[in-house]
Amino acid sequence: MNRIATVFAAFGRACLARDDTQQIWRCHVRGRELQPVCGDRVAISHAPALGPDAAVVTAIHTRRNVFARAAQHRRKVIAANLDQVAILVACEPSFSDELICRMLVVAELAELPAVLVLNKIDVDARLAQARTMLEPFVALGFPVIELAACLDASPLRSVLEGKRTLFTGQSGMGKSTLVQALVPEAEVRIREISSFLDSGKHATTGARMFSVNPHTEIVDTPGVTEFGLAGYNVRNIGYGFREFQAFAGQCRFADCRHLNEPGCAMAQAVQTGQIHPRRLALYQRIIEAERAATSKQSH
Ligand SMILES: Nc1nc2c(ncn2[C@@H]2O[C@H](COP(=O)(O)OP(=O)(O)OP(=O)(O)O)[C@@H](O)[C@H]2O)c(=O)[nH]1
Ligand SMILES: [Mg+2]
Ligand SMILES: [Zn+2]
Repeated sequence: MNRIATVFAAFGRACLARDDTQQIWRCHVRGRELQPVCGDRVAISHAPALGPDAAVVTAIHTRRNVFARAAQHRRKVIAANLDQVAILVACEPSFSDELICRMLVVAELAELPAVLVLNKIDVDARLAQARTMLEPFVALGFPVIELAACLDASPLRSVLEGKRTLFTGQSGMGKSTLVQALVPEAEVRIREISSFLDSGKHATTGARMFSVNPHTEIVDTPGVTEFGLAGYNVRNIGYGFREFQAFAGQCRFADCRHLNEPGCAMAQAVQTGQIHPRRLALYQRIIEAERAATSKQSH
């Protein structure tokens, strides 16, 4: 019998999915062309020979959006069918604003609203510095929610309500702590997921989706140290810097990459205070790094 279900954990050729009656299915994926991810709607077919709750994924419904990054030049879809992205940073360990920009590029191009979460505000010796790092993003209008996940996650609740939110960020920022705070039974769920997906090993990599309440979901993801943008060209990446759009087409050269070209409208906008210097610097760093990565690959 065929059913439709939503994937809440995926690993290799296996995934866990919940159907609309809330039944959980241990799914096997046949064939290389199907690669379900968290948030996918999948057609599954019961496979009683493999177990009472076993099924085979037969199709993935068209995704309304994806959040993806490049790792070793392979596009890695992290999750699908999202409503927004929460980028976690923390007062400690220190975080990279370049990574924030890279994640914002992906969110922007996927048309996903992004919110920044500054965690560990209980570490007050580092709070001022973290806030300073976030100033360019605040100026762009991105909401910044400050909290201490280990004390009180409630400042984020209204932002999450009624939506499916992906948590992303570097390792150690507190994504999983935040999930635990919002979903008390998360630990039990994680054990169930691990026991099926990697036969008990605790190190399952990959996203996992949890319900905060029947219409609110959060997706925890493993921390990233790099967030490649392979597959996005210079124009795409520029588009991911939303404040650049007001000056698009105003550079002297039509193909200006806003690196060092004379008559660059972005550089002028920095001079007049309309673009934050740090944002242009990070944009340039990302363009150079992606170009270096691409040329290394083609040699
Ligand atoms: N002081 C303080 N520590 C926190 C807070 N939230 C989380 N931590 C600690 O930060 C460390 C990392 O938290 P995790 O939740 O594992 O971080 P993560 O983002 O899930 O990390 P990865 O899974 O590696 O990506 C843990 O030791 C937490 O106890 C907080 O609000 N304040
Ligand atoms: Mg974690
Ligand atoms: Zn330019």
